[in-house]
Amino acid sequence: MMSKYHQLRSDLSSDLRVVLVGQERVGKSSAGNTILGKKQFDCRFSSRPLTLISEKREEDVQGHRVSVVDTPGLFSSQLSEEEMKAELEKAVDLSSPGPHIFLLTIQLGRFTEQEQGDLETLQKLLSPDVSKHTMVLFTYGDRLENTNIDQFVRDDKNLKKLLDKCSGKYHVFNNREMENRDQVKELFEKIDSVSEGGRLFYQKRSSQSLSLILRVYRMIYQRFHWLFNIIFCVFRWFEEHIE
Ligand SMILES: Nc1nc2c(ncn2[C@@H]2O[C@H](COP(=O)(O)OP(=O)(O)OP(=O)(O)O)[C@@H](O)[C@H]2O)c(=O)[nH]1
Ligand SMILES: [Mg+2]
Repeated sequence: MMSKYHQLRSDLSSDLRVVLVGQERVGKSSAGNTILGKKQFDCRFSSRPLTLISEKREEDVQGHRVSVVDTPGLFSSQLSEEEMKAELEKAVDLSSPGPHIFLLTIQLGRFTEQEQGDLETLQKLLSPDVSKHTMVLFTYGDRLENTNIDQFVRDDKNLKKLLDKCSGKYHVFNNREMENRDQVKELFEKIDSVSEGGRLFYQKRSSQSLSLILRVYRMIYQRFHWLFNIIFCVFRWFEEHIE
């Protein structure tokens, strides 16, 4: 049975909410496992895509309650565009009140035209606003050997273009070394900087409009609360004196 503590923890939203997106077979599920420090998502060696629905797993990692949502591959060979859109929307719902970061997962050394369209696809299926909450996560860090990742990025103008269109941050994971927790610590630091210490996160359009209406209402109320009070008093007076 779930203890009261665990029940309470699962009722609260996680401190750090991550959604993994990217092409099929690029190492999204493996990266999810590396973040959580446990084999929570299926990442077997296979010739066909394994993740076909969005799924969430949560763990306590380095003092944070972290939720990771794994998604099917963009440009899926198995799902239609509508089905993919539904899975991405589900991923956002699973990360309620909204993900701090979308990790656009790219296999190091594979950056074809298809990968270059990942961010646009994500924006088309969710909203243009996702870009500022997106950072690039390179997998297959073991391929780097002695190459410097910053130099690698600088040398690829298409990669630089992609980074200019999102948060500009990137990170490398070697998923073969799940026990290397420094790579996770560094990722958290970068997410912290993009999300301004967890303050900023992606919100669905409807929630964005609602929070805008509330902000405008609060602003009007703060400026004109004396007027609201007078109107309220006048109504009270009429109520009490006129039958
Ligand atoms: N060498 C190496 N292999 C990796 C790395 N990350 C993932 N892999 C391998 O790449 C293959 C695909 O990994 P997954 O994590 O299943 O990729 P995915 O994007 O979730 O794939 P689908 O869900 O099937 O679309 C697996 O065989 C992994 O072991 C890495 O950093 N280095
Ligand atoms: Mg997967």
